Amino acid sequence: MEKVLITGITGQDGAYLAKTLIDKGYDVYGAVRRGSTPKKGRLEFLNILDKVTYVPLEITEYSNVHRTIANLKPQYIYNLAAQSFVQDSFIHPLLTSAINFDGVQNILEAINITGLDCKMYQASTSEMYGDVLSDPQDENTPFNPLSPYAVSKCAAHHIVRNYRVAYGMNCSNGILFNHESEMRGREFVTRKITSQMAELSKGRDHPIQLGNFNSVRDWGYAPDFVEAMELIIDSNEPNDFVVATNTVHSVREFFEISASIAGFNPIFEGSDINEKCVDKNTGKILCEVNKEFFRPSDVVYLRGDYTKINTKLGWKPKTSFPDLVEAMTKHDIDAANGKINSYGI
Ligand code: NAP
Ligand code: G4F
Repeated sequence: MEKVLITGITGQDGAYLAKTLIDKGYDVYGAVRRGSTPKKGRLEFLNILDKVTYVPLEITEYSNVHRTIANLKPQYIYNLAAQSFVQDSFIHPLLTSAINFDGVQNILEAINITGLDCKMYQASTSEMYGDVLSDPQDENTPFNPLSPYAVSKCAAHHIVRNYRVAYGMNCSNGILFNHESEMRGREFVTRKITSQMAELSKGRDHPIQLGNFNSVRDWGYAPDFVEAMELIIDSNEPNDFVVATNTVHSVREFFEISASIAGFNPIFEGSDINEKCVDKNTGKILCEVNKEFFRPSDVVYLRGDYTKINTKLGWKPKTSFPDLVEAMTKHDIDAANGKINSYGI
């Protein structure tokens, strides 16, 4: 059985990827850093809690990374560990860099020093395009980052390419555009909307507080996107690939569809900081703009061109935007009504 090490296995992508690889017969090792509260809820939700072998790993600690890789000798390493919340990177820029850049270099160095023959996948991101310099964005679009998170990921992206060129290492970057799911963290705007929409549908009075309604993203479905990770790491030669849907929608559109699925009749009123969304049937305020959720600098538009991965590796997205919003909203409503268990509820 081939050994796979997944860092960030407790996160959204790590859990879905682990499930995919376990189903395909891989021997999956999950790197977990200790915490004072349980953090394997997603693995439990996917019924794979006992199918993973756990190894303790703090990615910023070189000796820990080195020993883990040297002892385990995996054939594949997926590095999904990150401080992944862009807004937090403005509060913790140095920590973000330590995890998202130094951590990647720790893995590359450990592979290089031990001489391990393994393939590595790095979780790069569309945030690197920042204030976009062309549209849609593909593998040749220059990066123009707008946050400490994006800067750290740009550095990681380049160091992965450098180890490939300098040492002939088999390491690839997947430049993934936003991908969401029923297991998305609730701080990200999509799940923030669907989880709180479920509360509104159960009678909560307090409107959802959001930042920029106009922000536009290319949103895909996480289970589709982890399939691309596997294709990338398995490709004949290491390379970099954009993974996206090439469709765009605003936060406002996401909210509108989610509210309709929850049984509201949403209309937006006012403008800028005074904009809000009201249920036309009852007059209930569903959401309003709150400056607290604006970022010092924000990426307001992303749209990915996935031609390269489609042509070379045959990947394409399967889930449409309306289906994504519906799945997430219905999941959270069902969970709020006690019909299903949900990760984190
Ligand atoms: P996520 O849910 O936030 O998961 C992040 C994972 O990283 C968690 O398992 C976390 O462990 C782990 N981690 C954080 N700091 C660590 C450290 N110092 N040492 C070891 N592990 C650490 O993120 P995600 O959405 O699954 O994203 C996975 C990766 O893809 C990330 O690198 C992210 O930046 C990147 N990405 C995501 C998207 C997206 O739309 N989801 C798009 C492009 C790129 P704990 O449970 O201990 O916190
Ligand atoms: O959901 P978000 O927090 O995701 P963001 O910043 O795009 O980052 C996610 O996707 C990246 C890929 O491009 C990943 F690399 C990264 O790890 C993460 O998974 O915010 C999306 C947009 C932003 O423009 C934000 O300003 O929604 C806007 N927004 C408006 N109101 C909000 C809110 N974002 C959050 N989190 N909360 C709000 O209330």
